[in-house]
Amino acid sequence: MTDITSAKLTEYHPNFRALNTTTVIEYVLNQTALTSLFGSSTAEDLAAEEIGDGNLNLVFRVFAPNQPGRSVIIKQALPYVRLVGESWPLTLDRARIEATALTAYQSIIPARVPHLYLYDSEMCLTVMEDLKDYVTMRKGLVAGQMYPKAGQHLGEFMAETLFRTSDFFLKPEEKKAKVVQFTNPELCRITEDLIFDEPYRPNVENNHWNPLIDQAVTQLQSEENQEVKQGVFWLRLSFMTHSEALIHGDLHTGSVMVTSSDTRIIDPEFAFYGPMGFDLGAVFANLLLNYCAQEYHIPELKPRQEFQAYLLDTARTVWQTFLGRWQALWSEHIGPEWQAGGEAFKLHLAQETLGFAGCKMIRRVVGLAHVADLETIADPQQRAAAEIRALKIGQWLIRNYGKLKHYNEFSETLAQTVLLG
Ligand code: SR1
Ligand code: MG
Repeated sequence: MTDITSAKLTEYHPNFRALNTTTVIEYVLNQTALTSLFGSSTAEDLAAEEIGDGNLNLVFRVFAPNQPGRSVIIKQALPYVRLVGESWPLTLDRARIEATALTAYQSIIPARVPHLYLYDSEMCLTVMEDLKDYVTMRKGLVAGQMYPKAGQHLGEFMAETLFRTSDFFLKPEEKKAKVVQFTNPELCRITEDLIFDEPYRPNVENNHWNPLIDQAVTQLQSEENQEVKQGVFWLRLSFMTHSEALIHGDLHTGSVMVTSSDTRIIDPEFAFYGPMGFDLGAVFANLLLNYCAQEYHIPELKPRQEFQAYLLDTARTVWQTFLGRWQALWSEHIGPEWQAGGEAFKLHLAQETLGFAGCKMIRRVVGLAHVADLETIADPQQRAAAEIRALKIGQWLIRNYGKLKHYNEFSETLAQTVLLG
């Protein structure tokens, strides 16, 4: 995957040491930036747990068991991919990217991100607000919970962050400096391989899938599947070459923390200057994956239909809110040099969003990293049915994304894909 060795990585971070549940407490107590949070606490007053369930990093919660409110989250990058192990080295620079992106989000839309207390470039970690009353949106959706504000919040977040980091808002020199600052080659390479390459090729070691869907995977990867492969070609090229805005780069429902009334975006370590539709596509793909999975998570028809309708409604809200806020930003800030393309750009965004959503669905069924929505369906036959439906929807989106005629048809087009399965 990469020729950068762990030794080379630690060359740039000579004082890096991976923390554990003991050393993380000592670490916290030694940080002056955290003094106001932990007061005169000593190591005996504090406890720590490792709560990371992602694919890459260590995540600790450090808290004072007898003093509710005194707690933080510490996210530390490891010099390798946690999901795979030390055989897959990975840049520690992702901690810088994440802290810098969170800081950018903080200045654009502070209500939608956790508070960042500290970024330690030597230890490659960030210390953040503990969102202890929140769950990941993925976990909540899998459990059948509805989040009435999440759609609106996600639409606003994407419109604000994508518009305000783009050439439509920034001065050309400022924007180009940010492209440099957010250059993130190793994490982009993961996406290029895991999303836009490996799922479409046979005999790739990283790929794995439910054996009951062998036939569907053979069809996906076959030479005859040219329309899909060519769609992926253009989407991959867009991902690699279109520096439209600072994108989160991994905005699936596991990167969204929710309560019934609030939404926070976390984990922007894949952030870089890329195509805006990639973030939008990630959100829609994960709502659709959950839709497919709910067929088997909710056995009774009526509650299932209600929940699936809620998912489509959330998707609609994300898109409508995004468009509304985007248009408001456009009307307020756009210069005369950009006036001519406003409508065409929204169509371009809607099209690419559909295409990227398709790719993001397929990778979660066939590629290296799967999602709990599907993986928690206990019966392999039922899981296979949900996965086949996801593959059908994903491929349809890739074949058809360029055929969308107007951005106002986006939500209807997305909603109709679920009739395919
Ligand atoms: C090897 S990393 C696998 C996946 O985990 C992250 O969350 C990204 O989605 C990445 O593609
Ligand atoms: Mg992540």
